[in-house]
Amino acid sequence: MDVGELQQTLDKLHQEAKGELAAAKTLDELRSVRSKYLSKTGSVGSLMGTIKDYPPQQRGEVGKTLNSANKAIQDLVTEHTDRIGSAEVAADAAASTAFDPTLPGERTRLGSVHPVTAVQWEVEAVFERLGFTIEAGPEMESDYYNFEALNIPQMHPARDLQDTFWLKNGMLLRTQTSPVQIRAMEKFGAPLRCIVPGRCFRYETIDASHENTFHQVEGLMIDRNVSIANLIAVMKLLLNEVLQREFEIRLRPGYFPFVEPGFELDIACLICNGKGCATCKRTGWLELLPCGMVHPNVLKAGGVDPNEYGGFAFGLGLTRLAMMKFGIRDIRVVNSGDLRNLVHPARWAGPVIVDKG
Ligand code: FA5
Repeated sequence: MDVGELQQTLDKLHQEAKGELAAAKTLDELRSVRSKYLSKTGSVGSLMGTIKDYPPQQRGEVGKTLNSANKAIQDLVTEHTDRIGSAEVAADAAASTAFDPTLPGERTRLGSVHPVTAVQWEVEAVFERLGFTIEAGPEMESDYYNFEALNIPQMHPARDLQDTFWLKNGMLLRTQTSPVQIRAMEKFGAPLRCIVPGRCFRYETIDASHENTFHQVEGLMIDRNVSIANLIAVMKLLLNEVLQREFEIRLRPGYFPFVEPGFELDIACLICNGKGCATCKRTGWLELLPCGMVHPNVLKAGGVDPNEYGGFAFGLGLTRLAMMKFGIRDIRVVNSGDLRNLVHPARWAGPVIVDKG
């Protein structure tokens, strides 16, 4: 067929396609009309294969004619896809699958958290803002990390300050989170900022403020030019952020072989407002947050050069801080498993646990 006849044929096919597309009611019907005309074997699509049969000087014109016919039908398909698509959405909305705002929602239960966990999360949030990482270490420790590397050699009297559970395998249950100071220095080197929340164990006589299993949060900041002023500022920020109320502290010299100088930071008991009660052993004060400047021997043990770097460390009594925050008078309650002591989100401004049940 010559070019003129080709054009007439395409005009006819366009008219037919137009009518069939307008009659299509669903997207499936539309797809089959499209395929009838535009697929490789379709009425228009198959004509594409005839271009090569025309003399070379006519092939350009034939190609253009076929392309514009193809495009005209494709434009019609797009137009009708929009028409049928919107109608289908409207039909869906009218059908029973539509959103019904009167249906009851999925039940969301607000969980409660253990007081120590609640306070631990708050402490972590404060230190994450200050650029500290959160590290962990083993509860079963070696003598080296728990004592030796912390400047407490064999036979040192300071070992008696922390009665130790020794294990048959020669290891021990860590008496403090301080061993992770060494592990963190070995792993990351200096400069370094990290905190280490974790359980500690001591062979103690249990009373209202002493347990054999309790939580501490170790803190370690190593850098050039870290001062006692930095240490005090961070300690105050920590307590202010967690307690969110008026409180009194006192700082006094404290002896820990791994810091020099070392401090005891006590808090005026928030159970009795410093008047004296069983929790604070009638003294009005509770040992809470010992701290100090890291001893050069400890830096060396961690592989850090004490001539270049220094820093501070602290060992927060996390369980006691939870007691002060939530008014828990006796530490034995904390590990008792009594669900009445869990912290309901209404009493606590920290992250709310959402348990979808
Ligand atoms: C230490 O454990 C040191 N590692 C802390 C430290 C770290 C000092 C870094 C300097 C630099 P201490 O034995 O005082 O120190 O314990 C620290 C805190 O843990 C205490 O102030 C107290 O709040 C808490 N704590 C200690 N023993 C118990 C216990 N038996 N029950 C509950 N809390 C305890």
